[in-house]
Amino acid sequence: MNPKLMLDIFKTSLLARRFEARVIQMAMAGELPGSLHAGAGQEVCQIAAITAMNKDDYILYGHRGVAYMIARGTSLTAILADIAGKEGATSRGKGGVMHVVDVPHGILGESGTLGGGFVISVGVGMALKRRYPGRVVTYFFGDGTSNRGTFHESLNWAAVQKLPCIYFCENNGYAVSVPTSTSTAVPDISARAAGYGVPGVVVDGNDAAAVYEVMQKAVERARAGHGPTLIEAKVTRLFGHYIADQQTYRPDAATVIATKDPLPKLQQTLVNAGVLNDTLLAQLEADAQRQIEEAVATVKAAPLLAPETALQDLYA
Ligand SMILES: Cc1ncc(C[n+]2csc(CCOP(=O)(O)OP(=O)(O)O)c2C)c(N)n1
Ligand SMILES: [Mg+2]
Repeated sequence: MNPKLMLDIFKTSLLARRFEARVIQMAMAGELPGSLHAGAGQEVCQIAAITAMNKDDYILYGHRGVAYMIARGTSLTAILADIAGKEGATSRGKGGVMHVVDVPHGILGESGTLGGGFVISVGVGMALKRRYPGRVVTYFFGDGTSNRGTFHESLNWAAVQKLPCIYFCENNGYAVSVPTSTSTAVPDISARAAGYGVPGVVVDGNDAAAVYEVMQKAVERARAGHGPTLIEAKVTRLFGHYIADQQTYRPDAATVIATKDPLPKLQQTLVNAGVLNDTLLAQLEADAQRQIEEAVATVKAAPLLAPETALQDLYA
């Protein structure tokens, strides 16, 4: 993989990691009404996958973290304003981090009812096939979410219709506190692809280059009109399900953080490739801090949503 592209993935991952840490700090200090499901450990995978897509392609994201939005170009201020319930957010501060819709950046939302996104993304795929052939849509979802009925019915339809849909499963081994092995009959989610006649691929989600490569193939296939691919990235959820999760069900939590974090691994790969050194790293860290603190200051100064806006943007 092109080292310049790898460096871009690292840079965005670093920004996402530091930004998320700041959001968690603010939420724990009671400075934010909202919170998030930490994406730490999964950013490299999410960003590598998005890097293999074009700017005019679409995504529906999973609930884990903020890296998807950062990779697509949503501003830190807009993301934070959504979490803070303030003006200046993509969803007018009404949806928190789980309902970011940012159409100019190709983000078509998530689904608070996990798995709702499968059928929405297939609807998007139908529209793209008719109106914008050559563009693709990716739905990012977790291993637990793959057990929803919507996964199966939508994948069948996407396969029959050869829709430009990519199913991207981030298998982190847990749904909240439930290990995948006790909720899911197959060890590899990707094996389910066979039931729908589409390619199913397992990839090491901690390996940016490998993720980029499988995603590139899936995107090419979808663009060419050959239909969906089910990608399963084995990833590591470094922290708990949500920010205050004590993880009593996971005694090895500290070891996981110390040994399974893909970010230092990617950093070392880049150092070995000669495209990253201490000076550049310090510069990237400082640049991330500056962007984050600018966003924090802007959002702190922004007004809370006016109460009378509560009944706007509703459908009945
Ligand atoms: C239909 C539905 N069921 C349950 C929930 C509550 N819930 C939120 S996140 C989550 C775990 C999902 O696990 P997974 O899909 O593996 O994603 P991960 O959290 O591991 O990233 C659950 C059960 C929900 N939001 N929607
Ligand atoms: Mg999971």
